[in-house]
Amino acid sequence: VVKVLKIGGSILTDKTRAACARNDEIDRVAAEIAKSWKDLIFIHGAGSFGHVPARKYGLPEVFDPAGLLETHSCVVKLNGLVVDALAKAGAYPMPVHPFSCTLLRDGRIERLPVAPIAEMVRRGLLPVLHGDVAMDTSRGAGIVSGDQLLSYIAKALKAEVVASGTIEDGVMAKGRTLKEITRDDLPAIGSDLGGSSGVDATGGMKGKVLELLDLADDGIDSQIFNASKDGMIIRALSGEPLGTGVRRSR
Ligand code: IP8
Repeated sequence: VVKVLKIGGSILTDKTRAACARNDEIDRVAAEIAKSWKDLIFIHGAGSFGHVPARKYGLPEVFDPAGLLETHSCVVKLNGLVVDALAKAGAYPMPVHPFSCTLLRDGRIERLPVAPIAEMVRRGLLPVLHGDVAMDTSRGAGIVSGDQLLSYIAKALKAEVVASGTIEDGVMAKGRTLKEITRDDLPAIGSDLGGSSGVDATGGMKGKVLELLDLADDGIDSQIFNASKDGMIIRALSGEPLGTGVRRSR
């Protein structure tokens, strides 16, 4: 049973300030994951380590080598903090940097070899990926969000538990948290799906829902849950339904 968990950058960083880590939250998230990381692939958002430099250099619209270097270096730093916290909490995390192994076309992942990631999991390691910049055959370079990585890897490895942890209880529409969302619901609630607080280049809640609906189209259900509350990550990893389930239209 492969599980894929993504935790948003809004939990791990202060999204309104450049490269500002929330160390207490990183430690809390790491401690929860370390209790339940068997067969897990972990992905974290870039938060202000990615979105602030990306905006500063006009990525992904502008191809800017200095911007790529600064943005990538910055998200690698956040990844280092997360990997260190996971190791300290008792897991065997291994960093996997998407820039080094992902090829995009028009902003979508065209190639990302998952065999090394699957092998890590088989051998009891915890792969830790993150939102990153990546080379793009049509645009020079682009941004690959943690949500796109979540959807791609979950599909490629036929994951059985797919969970995206955010600072919200799930997908909100008309002031309520939806129990479930399918593609059929989009027209009715489309405009309720917000962007993100702070600086965000990859589309906030709406981007997340669209990635997970793509995954649902391929027959893999997932859920969006509130990972800022204690204990929720462990519950999500156990497969308990929380927040909003993203499902295939019936
Ligand atoms: O925080 C975005 O990843 P996300 C990555 O998962 C960059 O959306 C470099 C802005």
